[in-house]
Formats: sequence, C-alpha cells, structure tokens
Amino acid sequence: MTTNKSVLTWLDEMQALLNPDKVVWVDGSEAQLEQFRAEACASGDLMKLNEEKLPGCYLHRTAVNDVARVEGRTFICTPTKEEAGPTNNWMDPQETYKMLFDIARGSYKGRTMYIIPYSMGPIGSPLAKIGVEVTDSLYVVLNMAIMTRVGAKVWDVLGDSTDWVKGLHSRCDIDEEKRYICHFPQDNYIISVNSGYGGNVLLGKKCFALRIASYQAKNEGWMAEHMLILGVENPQGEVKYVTAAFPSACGKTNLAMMIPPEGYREKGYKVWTVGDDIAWMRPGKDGRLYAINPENGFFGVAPGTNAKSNPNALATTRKGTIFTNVALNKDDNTVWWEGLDKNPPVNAVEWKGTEVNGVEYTAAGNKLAHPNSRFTAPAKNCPCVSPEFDKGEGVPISAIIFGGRRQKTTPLVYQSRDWNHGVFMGSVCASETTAAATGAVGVLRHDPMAMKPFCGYNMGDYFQHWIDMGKVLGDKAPKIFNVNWFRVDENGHFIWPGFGDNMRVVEWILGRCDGTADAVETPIGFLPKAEDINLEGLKDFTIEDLKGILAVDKKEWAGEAAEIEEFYKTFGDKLPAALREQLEILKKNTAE
Ligand code: GTP
Ligand code: SPV
Ligand code: MN
Repeated sequence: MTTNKSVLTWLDEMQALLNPDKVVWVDGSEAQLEQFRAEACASGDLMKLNEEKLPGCYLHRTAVNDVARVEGRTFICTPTKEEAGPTNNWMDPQETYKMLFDIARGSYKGRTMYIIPYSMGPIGSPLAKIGVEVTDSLYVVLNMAIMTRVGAKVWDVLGDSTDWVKGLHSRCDIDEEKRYICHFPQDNYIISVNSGYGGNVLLGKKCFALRIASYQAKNEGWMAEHMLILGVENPQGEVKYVTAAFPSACGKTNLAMMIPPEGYREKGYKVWTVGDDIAWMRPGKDGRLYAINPENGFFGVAPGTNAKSNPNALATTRKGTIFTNVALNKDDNTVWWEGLDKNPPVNAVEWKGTEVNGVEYTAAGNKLAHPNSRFTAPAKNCPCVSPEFDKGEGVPISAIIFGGRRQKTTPLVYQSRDWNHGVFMGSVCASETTAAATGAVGVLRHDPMAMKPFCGYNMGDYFQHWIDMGKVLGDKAPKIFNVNWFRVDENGHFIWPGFGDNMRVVEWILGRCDGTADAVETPIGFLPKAEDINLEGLKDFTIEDLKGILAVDKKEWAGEAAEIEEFYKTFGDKLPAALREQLEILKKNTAE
C-alpha cells in the first residue's frame, strides 16, 4: 500500500506492541467496506436496519459506560504543564507513553489490526492533512470511512513525507478506570484506549482536527476551530459564507442545515452546508480568510432531529448511515429517538438493548434513545450540501459567530466593535453543559470559542493567536458576532423560535457585513433595533418578545464583567494585554 518509511516503521512498532492475529489495510473501496459491514453484523457490532426504508443503514450500541466524550480523562501531554495551560488536563509525555503502551500491550490478541489512512480535507487540497489510525474496531473503520476521506489515494498524496498524524486506538476492555484519550502535539501522536464512543475513538475528528490541528495552526499561521460553515445565497444568486462556534450540542448541525422561513424561500434565499462541526481556516491570496471542512460526513446529535426542526439532517440520515445508541423499532426494523415524532414505538428496544413497550416506557419518564445518541451520515447525502464542499481552496468567510446556551443575560445577537473586541467576546463565552460529554448537564461554564475541550495548547496562547490573526487579516477580517438562541421565559420555555427562524438573525448579520443593516451601540457592542430583525410570517412571537431578548441589562453585565475578571485570572501572564483592555472597557461601560 505504501513504501513510506516513517509509516512502515511505526506500523511495525504497533504490530509488535498490540500483537494482533491479523493485519488488514483499509483501502476505502466499496467492496472492502461491504465485507466489513457483513463481518460487523455477524459479530453483533452492527445491526442491519430495514433495507427498504433505510437502505445501507446500521445500528450500533456502545457499552453503557461509554456514551460520550470523557473530558476528565482527556489529556494534553506536553513537556511542561504550562504548554497545556489551565483549561486542559496534563500529563508528562514520557510517563504517559509508558502507561498507555502498558495498557495497550497485547490488547489486539485474537483481534484484527485495521490500518486506516485518511485525509482531513479534500485529498490533495493545500489545506488538507493526513493521518493514519490503527484500530481493533470495525465500527471505527466504518465510521472513519464516512467521516473522513479514507483509502489508497491518501498514500499517494503522502508519498515519503513524515508530515502525518499517528493515531493508536484500542478498545482494550472498555474499562472506564483505564480509559485515556491522550494527545502529544509535539509528536503528532494520539493514543485512545478503553473506549468505543465517537469523539473518543474517531481520531480524525476532535483529537486530530481540533486538538492536534489547533497546535499546528498556531505554529503555521492558520486556525482550527469548532465551527460550522454555512453559505447563504441571496435572491441575486450571491453566496456569502459564515462560520459559527457553538459548544457541543448547542446547534451547529442545525444552523448549518437550516431551512429559511417560507418568506425567505419565496424571495429566493437558499442555504448551503459546507461543514457542521469543524473549520480549518487560512488567509487566501486575496487576504481574506478561507475555510474548509476537514470532515466528509456528519456525526450529529439524533434527539431533537425531526422533519420540522431539521428536515435536511433527517434526509441525510435516510441511507448509508450508522446510528449509535438510538432506539430500535422492532415492528419495521427502523430507528427512533426522542423528538423524532410523538409516536414512540410500542415494540421498542431501548438504547441499552432491552425490549420495552416504548409508549409506557417514555410515559414513565424514561428515554428510549440516549440523549447523546448520534448518526454518522455521509455529507453527500445532504440535500443542501454546498457545491463548494469538495473544493480544496475553501470558501471566503464574511462573519464569525460565537454562541452558546444562556438562559439569560446574553441577547439574541450582538456584534463586536472590532476584531479584538470580537476575540474578547469569544474568549468570555459561557454555556450550559450538555450530554455530549459525561458529567452534569445544564451547568454554566466558560467555554471560550467553544474550544474548552478541544484546544491542544495553552488557551492564553490561543487567545494571542486569535489577536495575531486579526493583525494579519487587517480590514479583510471577518466581522464577529455573538448569538444566543436559548433565552428562556419564567416557565423555562425557549423564547426565540430558533431553527429555520435563525435565518432572520443571520440576515441581520450579513446586512452588517455589507453595511446595509442598522444597529445601536450598547455597553456590550452593537445590537439590532427590534425593527431591524425581520419578523414577517412569525406566529406567536411579537416585537415585544424580541425586545425582551434584545435587552442588555447593565447590572447583569457588570456581574458578568466581575466574573470574567475571575476567569481571566486563571491565565496569569498568558492573558493577552489586548483582552485585558477589552475587559476594562466592559467594566467602564457597565459601571453605575
Ligand atoms: P455537536 O455535534 O455535539 O458539536 O452538536 P451541535 O452543536 O451540532 O448541536 P446540534 O445542532 O446537533 O443541536 C443540539 C441540540 O440543540 C438538538 O437537540 C437541537 O434540537 C437543539 N437546537 C439546535 N438549534 C436550536 C435552536 O435554534 N433553538 C433551540 N431551542 N434548540 C436548538
Ligand atoms: C461534540 O461533542 O462536540 C461532537 C461529538 O461533535 S464528538 O465527536 O463526540 O466530539
Ligand atoms: Mn462538536
């Protein structure tokens, strides 16, 4: 398959360490993948779903103790603790290699070692990068074949180069106590043991495309971000692109595939999906910032996805998709999850594998699907996938949007005064935690740029890198915004309708970018006046409701500023002076 010496040497080491019964090179061909699917079904790793209703689709159940990313067991292993910074768990690289190799030693005995060559980004794109993952899991192989570009072509592009990322995954015994997801940014090395869940084991995704890549990006002058990429086509046929960074399970896939409200569609507005989770961005020849999606599929949250909230995502999952930890409808061998429709199947198998009467089971308050159950679907299935999806040079970005789940305080949308203020806005993002990671749900925590779990180096240096990129981009830099779809009323209900109606906010954002939309200056930045957001066709939502979620409460923001001051202390001298200045401005603007 390859004669690359650095690859072959490492694979020899892996084979000696892991002691597999068999070694299989994944070539990416449909014939080989079909054989893998058959084997995975025979072993019970996958279950084939209804071929008529869901052609080429499968169901997988993880171990009950292995259903989400494990942030507490995720480590950045750099020579010094300072390089990993205050937002990461750190361990010493040499000690950690030893510990992990001891855990993995002999763990492929009786199993097959699959070798997966993959490209993050269109193969051969100047923005793409290559990784090699070894795994003992066919589920991982089949998911990687959807999520990345896998196959023999990758070896051709790699040639003799040593510029590739090593990834060792071993399921071992799925032992929680010995579960580790470790990154060695200086060595381009990832090791993941004792898990079989998505973000912990599909090493091209969070481990490479964010943790390792963010470190590479800082050194090489580009950006690796937890962002969707969306194209909005106006009635004149011009397409403008925005990226948006929201924490896990806070709406990236939904915004990336939204269907604009009827009034917009009638006028000729269209939305194109370039990416739903990760953006790699680099200044182009014209000085603007260009983004590619390094992935080739979507690993999306199933619960809440339905024909109304996200019809494009639902359509994307109707063929060639692997479902993880959703419920099985035994009547017709299809899948179900909370929020798909109001009819849970009577003859159901809940996500852990127990047969239940779904109607009674859910009525008693149980969930048939795990809250972090997911679909892995090919991007090419998506009805609104961008024609630019495979273009290696990427798309030019007009606006960068930050956001998160905030029940109060943060308005529906606001714009930064300039780049550095925008970086400040990203750095102080806080959001209520979700089921995408293990641990309590609904706890407000700081999640700068939605990168808290994903930045592979000191977050203080990451902030400085953002400031520096602003200097490189100058007046060609994207405009920066913050949104919050999640303000709630006194009964805890979301006030803003969200989903497709988020187009109304995106329209204002694009209007700000080309100078056609109005705004007022407030202590926290530029906000639309209520009249500046188009509410035409919206039912049960009045301009008074809008005013409520556009309100900026000076007292609340003074409290926020005090809280940010505490948060910023954790970065010590690594906090860029430019951000300290921004905090002083917020304090001054919100003082009585
Ligand atoms: P990751 O894949 O974990 O990175 O998540 P994500 O950011 O792509 O989140 P996703 O779009 O899958 O949405 C997660 C949850 O938020 C789903 O249950 C959605 O139904 C819900 N959600 C998404 N957009 C909105 C919105 O505009 N309003 C409200 N109220 N909920 C939303
Ligand atoms: C997230 O948690 O942000 C995801 C899913 O996109 S995972 O691949 O598990 O990280
Ligand atoms: Mn994500």
